[in-house]
Amino acid sequence: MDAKPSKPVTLDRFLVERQRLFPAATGELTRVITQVGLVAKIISNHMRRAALEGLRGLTGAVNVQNEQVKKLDEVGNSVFIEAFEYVDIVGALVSEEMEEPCILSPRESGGRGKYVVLVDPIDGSSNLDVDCVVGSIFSIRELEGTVEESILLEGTRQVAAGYLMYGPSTILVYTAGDGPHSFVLDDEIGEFVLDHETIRMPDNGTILSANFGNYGKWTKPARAFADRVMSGGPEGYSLRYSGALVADFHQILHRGGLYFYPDERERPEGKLRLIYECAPLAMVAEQAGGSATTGLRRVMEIRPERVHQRIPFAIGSRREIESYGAHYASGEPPRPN
Ligand code: FDP
Repeated sequence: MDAKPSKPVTLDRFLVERQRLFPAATGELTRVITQVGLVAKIISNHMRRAALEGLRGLTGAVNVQNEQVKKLDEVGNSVFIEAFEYVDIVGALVSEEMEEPCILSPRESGGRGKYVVLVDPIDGSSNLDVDCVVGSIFSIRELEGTVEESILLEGTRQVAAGYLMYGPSTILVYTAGDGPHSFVLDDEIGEFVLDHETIRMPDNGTILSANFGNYGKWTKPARAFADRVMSGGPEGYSLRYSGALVADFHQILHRGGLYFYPDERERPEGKLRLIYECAPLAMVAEQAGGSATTGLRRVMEIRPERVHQRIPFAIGSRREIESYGAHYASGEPPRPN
């Protein structure tokens, strides 16, 4: 763990100091990440006041993923749109909640639109309404050509990525390619304050996070790993599963271990979405020394075919993911993902 600085370093100050390290930096990425910080404060406030503001329950709508939309899903999506609407360097926002990208600052009408922001506004929605931890995931890419051309690219093309976590405290973690940095919201001053300058994920660890209730639905490769783990290997894994990817990943990022949501016989593509859930967290994991795989391929190298594409996913400590990959590959003849 990093030693706490004597004076709190706010997100704004940290971003400005980082920017100074790169003389060619224009400050535009700094502005985008600053807006992510604003989003985090607003969503965090809604989360805390959900019961008081009538923000619990469903809207009655069904989203592009065929999932029931909760009121806070809708609020989270609107907060992201509003935060980037007037920042003319963000040309479009891609969200789990919207079938098509939301065009914000088109170049044709004079906008500068340098970036596309991709988000899962509320990750772990099943935890809403019962006051359990949820999060938001974000990815920032350069807008080159059309929005679709810019986002249907490998995760290695992300400029920055990270997540927000609304738990006992509100956390912001981001990486712009030089190690994940984490900040905690100080409610007394309304600012994010540096918590860990650089997070290193342990090379191995014992936290194991997966929905074992789905074991009977998993394909043979995923079960090959689960069988190995459940037969009591030397690792001595401890099961932790919150139902929110961000919360489960956050714990693994600090303590080591792995999370997996694999392919199922009836759902061979898995559940989690590639470009706004898996790729951003894979970037954070890799920057911290960990890794992410489908079982057969490095997540960061997958070129998406569709905006809302899903993939089988495992993420965590380097050695745990190697072991997952080895058992997974031994389970069944490889398939395309
Ligand atoms: P949710 O659908 O509740 O938003 O993003 C998908 C996700 O949550 C992850 O956050 C979470 O890890 C997983 O799905 C939970 O799925 P199960 O309820 O099937 O375990």
